[in-house]
Amino acid sequence: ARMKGQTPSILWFTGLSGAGKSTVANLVEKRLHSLGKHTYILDGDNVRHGLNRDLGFTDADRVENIRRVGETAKLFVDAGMIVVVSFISPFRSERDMVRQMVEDGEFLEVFVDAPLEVCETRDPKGLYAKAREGAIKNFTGIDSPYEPPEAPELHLRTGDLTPEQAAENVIQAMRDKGLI
Ligand code: GGZ
Repeated sequence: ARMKGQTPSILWFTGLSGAGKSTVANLVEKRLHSLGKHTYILDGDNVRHGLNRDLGFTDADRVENIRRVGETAKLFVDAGMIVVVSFISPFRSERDMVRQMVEDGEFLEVFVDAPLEVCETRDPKGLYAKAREGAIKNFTGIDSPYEPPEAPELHLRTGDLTPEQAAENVIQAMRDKGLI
């Protein structure tokens, strides 16, 4: 049975490398903290170096990465928290699988959408350049697919928004849905 208090939810950020997922996710978490909400961020930094250190970037490994991340997010929801999840999560089927794990309305898919050209120009870690040279294989958007969400709860065009505006849109969507 669910205890009183905050409504738990999953904020699922999906998008290309360099689209701004982590930046917006971190700003959203700050805003939620200032509202007194208990949150946790799941992202590559804390999951791919630990729980999922055995996984790489083949399609099969990405499927397993997202399956485990989804199961972990579900555990945090069971603990009553707002989980902010930030992975490329390129495949619709795995994103939809996670959506099915929680109550209706408790999963918010946030499409962090910047054109590949924009992400490639930003290239903060030089990974796109390496992928173009062939030094990194299976790079999303170059030689590995990304399936954009068909009906995300929120579509953030980060090429046209500041990170603060994007974060504000997420907070507003959560208010509109009664999640905060
Ligand atoms: C995509 C890669 C790859 C390949 C390393 N393809 O921008 P970043 O650096 O900091 O974030 C990217 C991160 C993607 O990991 P995810 O766990 O989010 O991917 S998935 O959801 O598809 O499982 C990028 C870095 O890892 N990176 N190699 N080949 N991104």
